[in-house]
Amino acid sequence: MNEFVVDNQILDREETLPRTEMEALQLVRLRETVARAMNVPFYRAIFKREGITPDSITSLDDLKRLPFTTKADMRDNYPLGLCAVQRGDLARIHGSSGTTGKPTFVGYTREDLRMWARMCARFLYAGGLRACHTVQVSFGYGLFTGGFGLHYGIEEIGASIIPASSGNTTRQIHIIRDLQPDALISTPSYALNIAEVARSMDVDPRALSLRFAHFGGEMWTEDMRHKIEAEMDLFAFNNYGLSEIIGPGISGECAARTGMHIQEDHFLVECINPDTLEPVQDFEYGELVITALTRQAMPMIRYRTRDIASLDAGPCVCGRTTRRMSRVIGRSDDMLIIRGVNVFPSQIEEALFQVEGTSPHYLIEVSRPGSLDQVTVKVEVRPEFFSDKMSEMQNLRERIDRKIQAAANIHTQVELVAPQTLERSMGKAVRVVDLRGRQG
Ligand code: DLL
Repeated sequence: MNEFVVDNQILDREETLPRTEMEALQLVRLRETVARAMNVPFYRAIFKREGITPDSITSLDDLKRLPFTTKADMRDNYPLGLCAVQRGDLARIHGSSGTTGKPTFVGYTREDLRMWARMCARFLYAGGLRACHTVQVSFGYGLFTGGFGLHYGIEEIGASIIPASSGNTTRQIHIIRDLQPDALISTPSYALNIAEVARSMDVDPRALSLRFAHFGGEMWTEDMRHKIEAEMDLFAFNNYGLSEIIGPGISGECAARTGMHIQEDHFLVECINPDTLEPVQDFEYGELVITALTRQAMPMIRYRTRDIASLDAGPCVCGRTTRRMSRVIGRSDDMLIIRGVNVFPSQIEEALFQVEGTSPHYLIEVSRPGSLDQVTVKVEVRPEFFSDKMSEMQNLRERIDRKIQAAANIHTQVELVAPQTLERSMGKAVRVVDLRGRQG
């Protein structure tokens, strides 16, 4: 087993502020955010109507008085209507892919870029990255925030970067073999893809130089972490972010890997019940709502992320005092409602991992052949379990169906497919295909 030990050193004092100091800093910054948002016609109109001024924000409780911002608001103000600065003051523009509709753009000033690099540096440092390391960045460099975001975070630490970008997996493996990076940065699903392609090239992914990895950008489960760690012999850390707020750097795991520390001096995170909009208790799952406290170009207020996770305000062994968020277990817009039962793709992933013979490659298809929804789970069978004996495959199918029923309380059609037949991800894996709108 690779010996990767992370010390508990901390990059910035703000990560260890006593609660009262942190909240005092957040309040000052919240008022500054409201003041900057006055320059955005969308917010100005709401503030005027609701009588909100920076001076009227006297405690963090006043956050409740501020409006939510949604993806629809971003689209209505397309492309850069939510910017609080002149076009000439922007230093960079990134975008989200627009897989769920029209793409959205996000502007950054120079100061925003400096802050963003520092936020990425903090979580990378918490997860063991030091100046002596070499890191391969296998996130796309482009409008997607993953590549450039992590790149400047690594640079801030002073480590050496291989900006491999995404795609061309064979070449990625050649680079790892020849340049021997210590760490990999990508989506978790792309790491699995790299491991698989390596094996097909007769390269043992466990024998590669990689000792640790920082994964983010998509939903993944604890079982998926164990799988990747076993296949690649590395320590995998989780980090979270979204482009509307800044990109990666909102939160990330420390060495304890018991939740992702939120960079609370820059991001104020609430967790709410998406139906009642009331806050939920610690450890209870709800939708994350994020206010960017120091963004100059786009002062985002109470952005409804649609990401479902829980918060934990308890102390962490690493010494950071910032609250931690759990894994994101799904997005409220990815939640399947099957005959009245709510199901997250992560529940299906967890069930699949419990059945011997399945691989971590799966696709959930939702259709409505008649008047009722039907879920088909396509799962690749591991090569050594793939058999032409009907009875064996039927048995495997039934075991999977039982596990999914136990985990998610729905009955699914399980379709076993041959190894290597489902499409592999180069970035974010597609786990759900909803065919309902495309039928009759
Ligand atoms: O994916 C930013 C990012 C890049 C984060 C690289 C981490 C690493 P978007 O393309 O706007 O930005 O997608 C954001 O991805 O709302 C979540 O649904 C999902 N997501 C991001 N990180 C995680 C994670 C980037 N660690 C959307 N776990 C978010 C689960 C994640 N979901």
